[in-house]
Amino acid sequence: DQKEGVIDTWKKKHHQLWVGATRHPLILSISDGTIHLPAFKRWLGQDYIFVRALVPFVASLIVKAWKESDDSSDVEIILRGMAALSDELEWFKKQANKWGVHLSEMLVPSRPNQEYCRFLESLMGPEVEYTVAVTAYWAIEAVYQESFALCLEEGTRTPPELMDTCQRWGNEAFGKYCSSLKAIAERRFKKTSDEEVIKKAEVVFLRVLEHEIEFWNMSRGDP
Ligand code: HMH
Repeated sequence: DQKEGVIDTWKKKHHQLWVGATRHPLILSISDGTIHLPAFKRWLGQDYIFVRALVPFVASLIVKAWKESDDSSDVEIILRGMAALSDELEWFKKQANKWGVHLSEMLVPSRPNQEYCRFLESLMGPEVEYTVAVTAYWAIEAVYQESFALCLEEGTRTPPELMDTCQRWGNEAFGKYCSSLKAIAERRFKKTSDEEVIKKAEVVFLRVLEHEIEFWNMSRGDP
């Protein structure tokens, strides 16, 4: 089937937002080596809070996959993502140690982070279709994958001490993982006869991009 997928169509249709989320000035500042350490540390602490909120969202997605999916391998694919989050939380703790960032309960979520987490929570309810929720999950992971993969490209000046962070999301295996989530979403779009679900998924895709941009802005210290 040579037909372009729904998601690639959206990426073109909303190109500016996509680029805004995946080529954000904060990412560009990592890739050209001009990143300020306080911005990186702010991002690190806030992203730890976000990833903790991602856990129940992915758990809710597993429930939806189990109940609604036509393909039993979906649950296992999403479960692998959930297991990776467990490693990721440990990774954040090590990084926090390395950079002298305190990850206690004292760490206050920023406004954009709170709003993003609230958005995640709104996707956890049983009334949100599996197709819509899996699209959100793909978008959340794909934005980080594309962003950090850029920092690994040849000719970039990513500071060596930030390479492990860029590797974490920019690596090829994670790229393949994102492709498998995308394939789930595309399969669902093909099978649905309900145009409304596809429309809802598109709106959720756009909301993810907006939240990601706000999250980068916040890390950069924008008011
Ligand atoms: C804000 N978006 C944000 N943080 C992350 N860790 C990811 C996406 C990918 O897991």
